[in-house]
Amino acid sequence: WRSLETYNYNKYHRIEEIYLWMNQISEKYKDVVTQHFLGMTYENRTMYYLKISQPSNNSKKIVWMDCGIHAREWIASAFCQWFVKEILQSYKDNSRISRLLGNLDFYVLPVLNVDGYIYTWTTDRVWRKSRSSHNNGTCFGTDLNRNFNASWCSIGASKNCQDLTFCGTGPVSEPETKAVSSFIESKKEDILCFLTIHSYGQLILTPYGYTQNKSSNYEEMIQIAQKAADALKAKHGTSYRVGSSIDILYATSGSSRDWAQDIGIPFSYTFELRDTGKHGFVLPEDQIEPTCEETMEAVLSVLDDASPF
Ligand code: ING
Ligand code: ZN
Repeated sequence: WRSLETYNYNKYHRIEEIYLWMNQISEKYKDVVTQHFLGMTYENRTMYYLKISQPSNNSKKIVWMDCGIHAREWIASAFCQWFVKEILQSYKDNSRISRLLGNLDFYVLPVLNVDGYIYTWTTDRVWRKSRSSHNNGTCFGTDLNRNFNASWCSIGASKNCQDLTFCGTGPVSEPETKAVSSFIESKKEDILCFLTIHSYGQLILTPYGYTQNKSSNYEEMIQIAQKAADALKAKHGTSYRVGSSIDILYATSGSSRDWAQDIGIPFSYTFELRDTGKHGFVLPEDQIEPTCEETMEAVLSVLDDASPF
């Protein structure tokens, strides 16, 4: 492909293609999309996010969405791209999306774990972690979703760098989590909704993973998530379960979602996209479209319901 018009959203893309896509989409829609530097990865690559914002005078709340914190969850990064495309193609004609964009700015990070993502293309398709080096280069990778400063490494995470859930050498020890944390911290007063996209399992998860305690708006968050799951199911019949991480998945500490909730972001959710294990992380490309279509319904439903306007 050369131009945006022929970019295939029904395929998984290498990082070079995704970065070219980011350039082109921010060029084509320059009055609403801008590409920004977020930070550098362990292997010294650049992390970029897209800001989708309609020029206006009223102050807007922010929706954050990150995808691909886990390298092998390719469908997540495909969804971030789909989401951006959908917003841009429809905000002028679709009253629902134009209302959202009139009141919200979207910050989208399509690939958080850039080093790991590249490694899944070159070397090991099911790599999960980052690529930081530990113990004199004898083991590699931190689970970036165990590295945030939320009851760091207290439960459901490992201090052994060989493990899949290695929490790193300290809270926010990794450049990728530092970049996300400091950005979110700097904008936290304005962030309404923090969405972090994973696969697989077909779940919408609320905080917390590290405690049975519930956030003060837990009941409302569950209602919103359940309505989103209903909207998702109405599209292609896919069933999702809804609940707090520790209740319906497993115990985890140091996740970005729990940290975002802890610093006061009102609506912080994890999405676990298709499937429930048949293909697992290696979701076939012919499921990208239906997965993204149904997830779009769920995300829009959450935004409609979480927004105060
Ligand atoms: N699952 C997530 C994990 O990091 C999760 C589940 C997400 C737990 C967010 C806590 C917070 O283990 C996958 N498949 O990565
Ligand atoms: Zn994940």
